[in-house]
Amino acid sequence: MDMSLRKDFLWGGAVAAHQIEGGWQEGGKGISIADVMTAGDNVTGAPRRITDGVIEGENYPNHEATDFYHHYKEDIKLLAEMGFKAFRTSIAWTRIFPRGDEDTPNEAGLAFYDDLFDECHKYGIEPIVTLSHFELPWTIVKEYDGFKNRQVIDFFVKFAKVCFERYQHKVKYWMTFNEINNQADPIQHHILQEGGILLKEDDNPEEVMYQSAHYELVASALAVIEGHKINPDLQIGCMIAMNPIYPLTCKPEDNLAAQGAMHGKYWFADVHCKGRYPKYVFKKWERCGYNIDVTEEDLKILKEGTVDYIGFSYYMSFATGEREDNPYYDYSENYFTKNKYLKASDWGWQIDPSGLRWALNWFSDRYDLPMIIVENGFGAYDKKEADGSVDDSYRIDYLRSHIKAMIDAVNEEGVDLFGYTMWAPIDIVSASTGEFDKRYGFIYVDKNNKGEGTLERSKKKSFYWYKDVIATNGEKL
Ligand code: P53
Repeated sequence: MDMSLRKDFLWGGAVAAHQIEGGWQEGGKGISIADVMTAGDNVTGAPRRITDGVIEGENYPNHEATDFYHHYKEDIKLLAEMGFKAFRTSIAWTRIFPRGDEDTPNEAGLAFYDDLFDECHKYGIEPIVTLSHFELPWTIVKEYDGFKNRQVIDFFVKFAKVCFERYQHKVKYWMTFNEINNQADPIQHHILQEGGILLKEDDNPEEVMYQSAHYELVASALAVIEGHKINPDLQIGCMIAMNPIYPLTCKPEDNLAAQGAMHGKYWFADVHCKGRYPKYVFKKWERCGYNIDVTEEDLKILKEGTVDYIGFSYYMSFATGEREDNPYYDYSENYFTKNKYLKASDWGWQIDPSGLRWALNWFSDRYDLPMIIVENGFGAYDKKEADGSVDDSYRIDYLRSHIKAMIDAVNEEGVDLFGYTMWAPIDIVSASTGEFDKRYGFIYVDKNNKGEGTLERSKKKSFYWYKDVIATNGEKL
């Protein structure tokens, strides 16, 4: 069969501002939630901690990150050398509004992204921008309680409008909230990353999550509405973390458990794409006695502010587990089990290319919207040789098998896919663990978990491989 990826397919890579830029105090930038998160370690099992503000002596990996703030020209040039058509990054909210509640934006922050987007266009690289990618202003957390507070909707919309107005002729593709549905597992880490909320002792984390997610979804819908008013050509999408959840066995109850878990994690996509909540969410609130502030006006906004396309990340799949006490088949990541048919990365992420084909079909069946895979990649320990090279064949294997699955879904099932931006073309700080040694890049950056290194860039084996993939529009894998 003929290769059917579109000719203008957006091949590229994705990062987030807080994980790559560094320069945490440059150009008037304010402190973000990423600036108060310490480094974890996969070997010792030490998790990332959230400190109360920036505390001297702690190791905060995002403060310098890979110093893209000072290296972006060199880095974009390397991406251009691979033939990148697209580069996804986020705009650090705290560069534009250092506290989040100001009336006027910070010009130095705005100018930085003007330069960055100009640099991309110089090489014909289309910038794709996420507005909120785990980097809310710390002031919004401390003084406003994050998205627990309805007022924060206005702060986000103001930020979004400033960005749309300023960059409308440089950036066509936007996404509102990165992986908005990670918080389906309502642990502190996710609640902070999405909503900027520090849980209090008597909080019910799940109830807090439903409330703040609702305000985020209203904020997202308002951003879509306002963005289209500013410029109808803007394409504004959602960003969903996609992990297909398989039944443990073919036992009928396991199938219901998997369906219930899918409901628990993906209702967010219904709100973004269909403009309404699925009924099972309201049933759940009733059953649990959750009192969520949702107004008629909110529901109208959700209906009007549906997204233009679906952006999603895909790394792995999950499988349900044994659990007797779950009559309503709620989402419960704690009970998920290892899939005996799959291998996993050193961080336990199960490698499942077929799941990507399944996911493309799942989205397509439900929402019938254009799609872009905005993250897919392999975090691994790399070994740099004396000449700077890295033989990362395992990364090539991972990406090759996933790209193959993606092409199968386009060729065999006809899914409407307009791009693929792998995570992350340059080594950066891991979001979940704060490590440098969990590497995703085609480009190695000389820096380790302790923050030591020269920051020198060098090309891995995968660099040359991906260059060929792009040059042949996916024919040579
Ligand atoms: P890291 C959890 C599960 C899957 C993806 O992740 C996730 C998360 C949240 O940490 O995050 C996305 O760096 C996210 C990126 C992140 C990337 O996946 O933990 O959008 O910011 O870096 C990879 O290995």
